[in-house]
Amino acid sequence: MKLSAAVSTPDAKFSALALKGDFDEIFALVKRHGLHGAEIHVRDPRDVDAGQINELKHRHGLEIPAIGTGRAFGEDGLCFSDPDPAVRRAAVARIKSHADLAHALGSHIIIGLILGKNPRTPEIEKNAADCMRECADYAADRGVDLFVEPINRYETGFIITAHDCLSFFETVDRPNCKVLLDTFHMNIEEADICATIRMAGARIGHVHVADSNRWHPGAGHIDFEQILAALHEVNYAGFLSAEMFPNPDPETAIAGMAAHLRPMLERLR
Ligand code: LER
Ligand code: MN
Repeated sequence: MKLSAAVSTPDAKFSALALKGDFDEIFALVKRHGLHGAEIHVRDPRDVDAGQINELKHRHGLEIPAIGTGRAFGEDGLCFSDPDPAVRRAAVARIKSHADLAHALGSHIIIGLILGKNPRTPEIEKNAADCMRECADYAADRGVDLFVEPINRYETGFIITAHDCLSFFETVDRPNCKVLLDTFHMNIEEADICATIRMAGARIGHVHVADSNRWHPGAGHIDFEQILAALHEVNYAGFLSAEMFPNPDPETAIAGMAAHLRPMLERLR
């Protein structure tokens, strides 16, 4: 398992991004703390220069394990479960452009808030599954996976637990759909975090880490030693990507996360 942090441009409204600003400076800071990757949250791929991000990625020796797409919902209202077909079509078009960006950066895309806050009725599920299939097929042709994220009940209404996500996958039926587990949401919604990890097993594509208070791992009461052991047990070899508040300040959050998790990863070797 490798460490990463979720980052974005300064205008991002989502608050659980430890680093917002100039990607050259952010990538340098991430590298200085020994992380292997930077997950980038992009509102609209037209806002960013893929060639420049690729150049920064290579120059700083980092991977971009995933591209967050929630800003398209939070800031533009695009959503796979919207009753209005025009909104769903715009959401699919936006996610396809995220898939193009992911292809250019050797990355994958996160499907979280873009699923919307609507409750899971059969009609809503069908609309969302149709959008998912179209995006999954487009992404598969570009070697890109969709990391679908269960998000706690206060932020979403659609997929709240890993079980909800796996049952949605049965409807969507596309192999490049993987589960994204976020420890902050799991601490609210899952009865047993480690049992959920074992249940999701090989379907886990990406992991977000934050502590119970959404500060850096080590600042709350989540038992990361147990969680990392369970991920190791199911042979998860992807990223632990910190999606956390910049508290008490961005650099201390990154340093705190690395200081808490790195010794645990070493003990698993
Ligand atoms: C996105 O990865 C996430 O975890 C959500 O809390 C976004 O609101
Ligand atoms: Mn998350």
